[in-house]
Amino acid sequence: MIVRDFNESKHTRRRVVSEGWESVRLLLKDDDMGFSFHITTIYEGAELHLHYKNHFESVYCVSGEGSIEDCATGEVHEIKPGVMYALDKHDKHILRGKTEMVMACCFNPPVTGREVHQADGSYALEGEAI
Ligand code: 9YT
Repeated sequence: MIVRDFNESKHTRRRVVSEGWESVRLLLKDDDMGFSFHITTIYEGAELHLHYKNHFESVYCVSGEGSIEDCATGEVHEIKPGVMYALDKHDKHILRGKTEMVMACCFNPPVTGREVHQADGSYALEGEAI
């Protein structure tokens, strides 16, 4: 069994800070679960252009408000606590934080450690390990 405390992990290299967001990665590839699990904070006013070409991702909104735009259709979905979205087609999207948002995220295949977005909005398949 693996037990980790967000409030401890956020003071370690599990916390990754980038442009408009930060994330505490509680499960990573080397945990051998087949997915990674992150608690991500999207900063107020952030506009993130993302395209996880190499990963599937699901995201559950714990707190805050914002929106996700599907770049293929132009459709905009409201995000608020209780809403989940899953990028089952590696969907290119724009994530906007109207307020700060806290999100619980899963990635398949798992993120390895210290990945931040590449210029095309994706994560490399094998980023720098923790
Ligand atoms: C909400 C969202 O897209 N989160 C992505 C994961 C987060 N940026 C991370 O841990 O890399």
